[in-house]
Amino acid sequence: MVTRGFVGRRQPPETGARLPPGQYLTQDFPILQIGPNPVIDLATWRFTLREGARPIKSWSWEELDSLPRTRWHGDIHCVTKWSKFDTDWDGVTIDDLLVDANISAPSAYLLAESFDDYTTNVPVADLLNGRAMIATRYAGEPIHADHGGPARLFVPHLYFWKSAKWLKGLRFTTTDTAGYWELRGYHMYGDPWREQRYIGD
Ligand SMILES: Nc1nc2c(c(=O)[nH]1)N[C@H]1C(S)=C(S)[C@@H](COP(=O)(O)O)O[C@H]1N2
Ligand SMILES: [Mo]
Repeated sequence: MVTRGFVGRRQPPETGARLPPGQYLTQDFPILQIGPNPVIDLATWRFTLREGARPIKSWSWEELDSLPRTRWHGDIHCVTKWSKFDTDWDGVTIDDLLVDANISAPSAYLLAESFDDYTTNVPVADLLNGRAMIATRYAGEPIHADHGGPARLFVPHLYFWKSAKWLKGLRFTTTDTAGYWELRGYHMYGDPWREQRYIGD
């Protein structure tokens, strides 16, 4: 007698438990972006925190890269359905960034803004308490430009479109303001475990 549903499974059960619904495991590292890599010069690179239109603080590359660095190890999940296990990232947590700026978050939402004019919205609470960072290293090496180096937002508990590559700043907003993909039908929050891919999910 054939036990339907188990025949042809090519993954061990522990893999299935780590995969959010609808995802498959990949070993490579796909590259997804809306256009070509922006040209970035570390000598002139700046990262800026803003409250609405008002700049709060900005950092040069050397200043940002000398802030306390934290390592994160774990799995990432893309809305296009690939997941990648056991990735290692180092960077500056948003907690440490706010400490350096000597502020607490002035609002409950923000927009991550990138050098390719990509934006994405994230609730501030999702970036605090070590849940997110400005990543500057992948697998111990500077992040390759194809994966958003020199610095990308990294929010691993949300779908990977929230992890804005080539990050140039974070803008606090008073309301939850849709970013590039959120304006085009993607979910405002994007929790992979609740399969929040598109508006209405
Ligand atoms: N600046 C910027 N960040 C971006 C994107 C982009 O087009 N521009 N694409 C997003 C999407 S849809 C995904 S799935 C991930 C892909 O990251 P990766 O190319 O490192 O796998 O980057 C996200 N961050
Ligand atoms: Mo994506």
